[in-house]
Amino acid sequence: MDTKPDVSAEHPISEKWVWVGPHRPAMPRAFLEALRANWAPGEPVAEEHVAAAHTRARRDALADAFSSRTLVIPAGSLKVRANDTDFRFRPETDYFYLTGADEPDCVLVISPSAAGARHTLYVPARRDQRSHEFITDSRYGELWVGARRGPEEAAIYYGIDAAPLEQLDKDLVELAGTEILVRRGVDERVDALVSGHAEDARVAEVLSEMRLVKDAFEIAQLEDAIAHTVQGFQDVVRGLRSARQRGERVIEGVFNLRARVEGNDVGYGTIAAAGPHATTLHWMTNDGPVNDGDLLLLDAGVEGHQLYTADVTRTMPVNGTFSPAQRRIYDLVLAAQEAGIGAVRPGAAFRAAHEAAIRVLVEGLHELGILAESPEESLQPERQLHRRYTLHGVSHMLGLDVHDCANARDEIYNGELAEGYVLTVEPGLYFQPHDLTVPEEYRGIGVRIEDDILVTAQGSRNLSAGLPRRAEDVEAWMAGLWAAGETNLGL
Ligand SMILES: [Mn+2]
Repeated sequence: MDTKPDVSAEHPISEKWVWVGPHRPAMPRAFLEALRANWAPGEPVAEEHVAAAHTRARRDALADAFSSRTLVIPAGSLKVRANDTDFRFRPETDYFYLTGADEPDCVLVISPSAAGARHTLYVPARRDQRSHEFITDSRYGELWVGARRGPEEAAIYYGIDAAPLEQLDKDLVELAGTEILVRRGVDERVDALVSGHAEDARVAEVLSEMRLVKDAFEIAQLEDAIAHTVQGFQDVVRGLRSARQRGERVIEGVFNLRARVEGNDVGYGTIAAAGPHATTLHWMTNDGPVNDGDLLLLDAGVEGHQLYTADVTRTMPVNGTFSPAQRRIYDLVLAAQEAGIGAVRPGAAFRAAHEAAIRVLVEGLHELGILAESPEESLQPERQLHRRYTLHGVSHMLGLDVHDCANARDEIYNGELAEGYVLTVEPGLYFQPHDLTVPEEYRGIGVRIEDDILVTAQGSRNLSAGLPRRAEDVEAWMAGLWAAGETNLGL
């Protein structure tokens, strides 16, 4: 009897065998056919996604902005970490904003029709027990990746018409009579389906500009993400004894644990920067020591289940007490932040917070003798020598993306603030360890204080006020957490 599989990549199925991929033994057809029988039906989808009404309204608003055109907005695909292992999937932000859907490879199509815009979500067909792909397809097969929402389930859960992804190519051909704009740079396969249009970039631009104003639902999501971020910062303080033994890795791990338990994940790579690492703006290596006498700069945010993220920074003394030199720099950054937050209100320029905060920093740098020239001289656009120590802008928009609304037109992003905008105010001072222009006592000190500020009808509200900012309040907060008991991580 011949039992050698007569299948290959070129001929994947024969009478007795099914080829399932390189280095994997072929599977007997008899087994795959038997596997399809005798399963109880799955649970029907009983509820709608929490944001379904919001996403529907957003799609309608977007369709109005592009009246007679078809819009194609992909979710994006899995990204390779190494060889055949992928990073955990996170949908592209514009797509998520319009659907609330978090599975990879899906595509939203908004097309004009006589009865108003049609919204269709294209999702891969189920690979459940009804198909041999249940076990043979390691990308979609539900034995490998768990149950997915196919078109039927997606339609109910997301409150949208849905169709099999496998039908997208054909449907786009039928829509070729309309102008088709694609949200490009997200899914190569989708980019290749439709030839480029001069106004493709408008899709991302309009969506970024729509996303500038957060409604009550979105603000509640941000508040939730920030509340869990506050918990994460408390966890880090409670675990500082372990961090002093094992270094920055402990800080990253402790914060990220909270993010993963309470939310979707961290909204960006946690910056756990102790001592002179705080002078590296995006220190995400997080493998250094945490020493008594150092400052710890922790820039971290929980991304909630609806993918809104916090973005908060606190700088705290590892041993619980600022040294006099650390305290001078800290108080200066805090004064700058106060000035920046004070400049946030509807109608103010986006840059007003930056300008107010930088002026305070420049005056302080001059008083400390670090900046030799006068504040007025340094603030000249063509001088700006203070930027050696201030390094970055003070604000960015915040929302689903940590640097939110990045595709808005510059005159809009840098225009006037309006009620419902959320932005960070995050001045810092950074004295590199080998900077000869800096008195020795300040070298290696990096301080940043960052809060998430909502523009309200009257002014602003600090959404991250749950974490202390004044130096004495930070010290009291740390002492209080330690008095209640430090976490023994056994590390
Ligand atoms: Mn930030």
